[in-house]
Amino acid sequence: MLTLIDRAAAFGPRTAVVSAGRDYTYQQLLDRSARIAAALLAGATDLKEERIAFLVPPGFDYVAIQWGIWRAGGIAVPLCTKHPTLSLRYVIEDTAARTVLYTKWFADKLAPLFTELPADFIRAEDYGSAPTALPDVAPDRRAMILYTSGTTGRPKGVVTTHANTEAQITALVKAWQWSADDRILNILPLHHVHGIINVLSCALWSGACCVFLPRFSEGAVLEVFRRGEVNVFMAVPTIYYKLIHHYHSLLEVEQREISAALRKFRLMVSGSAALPVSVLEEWRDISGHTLLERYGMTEMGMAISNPYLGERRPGHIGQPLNGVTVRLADDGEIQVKGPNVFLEYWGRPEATAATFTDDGWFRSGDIAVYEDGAYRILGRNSVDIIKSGGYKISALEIEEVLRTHPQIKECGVVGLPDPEWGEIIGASLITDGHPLNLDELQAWLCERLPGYKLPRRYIFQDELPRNVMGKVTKQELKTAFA
Ligand code: MLC
Ligand code: AMP
Repeated sequence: MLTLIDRAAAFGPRTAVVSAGRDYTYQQLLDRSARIAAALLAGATDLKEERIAFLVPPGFDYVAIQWGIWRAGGIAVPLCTKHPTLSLRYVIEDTAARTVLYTKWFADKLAPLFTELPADFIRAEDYGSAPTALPDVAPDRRAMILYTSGTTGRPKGVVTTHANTEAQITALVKAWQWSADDRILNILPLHHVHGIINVLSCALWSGACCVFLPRFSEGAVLEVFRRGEVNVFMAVPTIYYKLIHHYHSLLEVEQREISAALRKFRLMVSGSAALPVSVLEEWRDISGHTLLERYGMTEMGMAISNPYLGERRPGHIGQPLNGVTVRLADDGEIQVKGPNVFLEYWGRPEATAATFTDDGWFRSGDIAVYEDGAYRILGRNSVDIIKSGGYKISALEIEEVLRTHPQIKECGVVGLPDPEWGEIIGASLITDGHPLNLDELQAWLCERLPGYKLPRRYIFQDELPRNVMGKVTKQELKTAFA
């Protein structure tokens, strides 16, 4: 029996999820996920790690489907609600998903794939059948595949087992003192660990309540805060930046009410990208909270965190979490061992082997120093990884797409420092001599890139002499355009 689901029985009548204005109890979650599991099994005794992809908005249906897949012995593959059809197709094909559950809103996006792919595409709204016996799913079985970009090839599917996710959840529940009385607001996408593990799964492990907004909006988030509906919040630095900006646009009386409500919060966390000290300080002025900054990765959940009690040092990520062992390699690379570390990249044994040292440490690619008892991130060991709005983006992947454009002869993509987004994607293009229409280029890219934008002011055309382009290093490009 999976511990997360086993524990839920004890929280039966408590509210697990608030979404689309409705409260759902743990019992409702157990009942609905049991019906979904039964429908997925369709008479079989165990899905035996078949991949089940799902494209549904964050909320009760999402959680019920995720639990249903796990209870039936399947591997959950959450799809990104903002991805274009091509990127969804890539994940569905790469995982060889047997079934894709989706809600009405996404029907048009998926429709081109209905006949092209062998998967069964099934509407999720009323999906389910009478509960049947469910398999006993051992902790070492595969639970989830999340896609992440790297410096080689297409995005890779990060496979975690139930034991991995449990280790990731329990380390945080303990370190951050989660309790059944907590109420957390989720506005993060649910195809990444930040939303899935740190917010949703920690809440449900603890018997707490997860409140969903359909999508991020500064005004809506501050209004939930003002009404005192939640006492825990976690987000990426870009979101805190946007909230600060919006707060300052409000009337003084509104600001006072929001600040008063924020002072009653138990915990506010930032992560997924470096938290600028200026953002930490401005948020402290508004909320009275020193944001707890922590460090993690799709491949390992959270690894290093500032303390819940004790000094939260600005610009630092703190100390290894319980059960996680960290070392710095000679070049300062953070390397990690522990039950939290993922099993493998789906279908890519060479990439999996390459990401571990000979003695079994996971190579994070992040460079850090250890100063007076706390780690501080200096950057990444590859200039081709961009972090924008908390999303990891491969410069090489964007370049590959750009090069297929009929008018682009050569290109270089880099991350440029930005106070709001952390980094912004900048592209230098050598065209065939005719200037590109940027609206058309953006529309063309939107269909081909997984959900991110190249802001027009950072698209530079023919900025570098053609003959030099091949020789310009990424570092020089960054300096030239910063
Ligand atoms: C969007 N815009 C951007 C942009 N993304 N501009 C520059 N750079 C970017 N990266 C612009 C759009 O073009 C648009 O402009 C406007 O911003 C609004 O776009 P949107 O798509 O509606 O954005 P929004 O919904 O506001 O999203 C911002 C966000 C989102 C911060 C809420 O990026 C987000 O949810 N980030 C969280 C990602 C996350 O969860 N990462 C965790 C990964 S796990 P215009 O002009 O059209 O209005 C991980 C491990 C760990 O990292 O440690 O946690
Ligand atoms: P992802 O691959 O999307 O899971 O992103 C993981 C990456 O986010 C890490 O490898 C880091 O580069 C970055 N990251 C996460 N948390 C922090 C943090 N607190 N400070 C700096 N970088 C972070």
